[in-house]
Amino acid sequence: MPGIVIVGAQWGDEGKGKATDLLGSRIDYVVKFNGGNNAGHTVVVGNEKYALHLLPSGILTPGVTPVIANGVVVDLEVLFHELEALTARGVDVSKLRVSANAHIITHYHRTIDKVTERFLGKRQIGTTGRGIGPAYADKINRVGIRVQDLFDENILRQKVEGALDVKNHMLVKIYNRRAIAVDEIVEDLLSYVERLRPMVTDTALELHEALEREEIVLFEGGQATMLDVDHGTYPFVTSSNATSGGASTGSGIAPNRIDRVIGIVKAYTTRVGAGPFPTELFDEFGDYLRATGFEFGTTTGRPRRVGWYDAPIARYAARINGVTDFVLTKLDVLDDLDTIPVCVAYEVDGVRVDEIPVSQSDFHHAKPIYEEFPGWKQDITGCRTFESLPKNAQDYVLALEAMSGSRISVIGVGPGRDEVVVRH
Ligand code: 2SA
Ligand code: GDP
Ligand code: MG
Repeated sequence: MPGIVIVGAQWGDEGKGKATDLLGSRIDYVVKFNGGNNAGHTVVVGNEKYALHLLPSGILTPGVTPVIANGVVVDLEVLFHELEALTARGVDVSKLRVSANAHIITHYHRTIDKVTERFLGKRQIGTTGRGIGPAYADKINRVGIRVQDLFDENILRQKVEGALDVKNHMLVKIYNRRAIAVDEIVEDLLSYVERLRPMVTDTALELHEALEREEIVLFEGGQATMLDVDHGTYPFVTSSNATSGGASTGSGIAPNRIDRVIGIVKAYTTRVGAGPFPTELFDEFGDYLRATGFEFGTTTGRPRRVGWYDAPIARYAARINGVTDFVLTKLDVLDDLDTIPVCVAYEVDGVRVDEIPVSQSDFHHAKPIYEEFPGWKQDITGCRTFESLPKNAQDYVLALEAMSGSRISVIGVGPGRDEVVVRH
């Protein structure tokens, strides 16, 4: 099974970092193919807790080659900050590879992200403010700066001038801010060149060769299905393809080289930022899930919106991504509940709808139809086999599996690396 993709099945923070880390000992390459330092993966190894943003989670496993592929947007200040912080904690980061075709997030992307959100007012997306959307907009608009541009000062200057032309006009005339100087940006970017040079390569070729050698390549998705720019709740999405198709375009590896797609799904649902969320809770159950599951943004610290499990979303994610197996995380967070509601369909304008409505307006006011499952009222963090889980927990897992149509092969029962139940 050489090509494996990990994707989030909901709105992110399902525990993808931990799932990647779990597979770590058997893999040769871990590839980040979309997004940038908007991601936040928390991995707990023994007593050590690591929060990764731009770097792939696989960087924590000795022997693994981590790759930042062409589909990623790279903030160089963050890249070197994360590398230095990991080095200081004894993690070997020397194998990191960075695609020559990845795009760069600059100071002006961060500025535009923040001012755009401010100007949107109550229509704002609730971005992480890291410059992600503006960097991808420049890429599509063909005025982006790529990693390879840094190695030719003349080209770099021309590209920065081109990128700033329209932006400065906009910043000064529309947003009433000062213009950004070309020299300032060029100098800043050039300050990273010597440190960056040894990492930069044709990552698509290197990954292709690894797959030819039958090595195992894990593609680690940032964000999640419902935040995908094409398949998510647009415009309340991130600006990249977070679904399994993005692993192919974002890395240069053909779709027929991908053998397995692992969807990560939480036993309930969370979302950060604005947008529709039918099962969202505003009551004491919401407070309970947020506190027990520690649902606060890994990158921004924002409290996450929380709600019950939404089965049509998991079914949609299974279909869009071609999920071969699910990892169900955070089942332990439900330990103390008497009953656990699961959304099995929606009611839209008095009509039952079994799948996610194609119209975003319908999804905005879809009301969840719940089926209730009895809780197990027992601490499951020590369980390591499916059979040792309480009967009601087993039934909950089997019901979710039947509703999504894809097998749940791993169950998370705690944040620790080994706190999992693997089903054989
Ligand atoms: P952006 O910054 O342009 O990608 O924001 C657009 C939307 O995508 C959401 N988004 C996320 N949602 C969940 N988790 C993310 N990563 C961090 C984490 C988030 C944090 O792991 O906790 O720390 O706040 C992530 N990144 C982007 C974002 O909320 C917008 O809705
Ligand atoms: P990611 O963005 O998908 O990698 O997820 P985050 O790291 O942002 O959020 C997931 C959080 O849940 C992290 O703090 C993990 O340590 C934690 N976590 C993962 N799996 C489990 C689990 O099975 N049980 C509990 N209680 N916590 C988990
Ligand atoms: Mg996260």
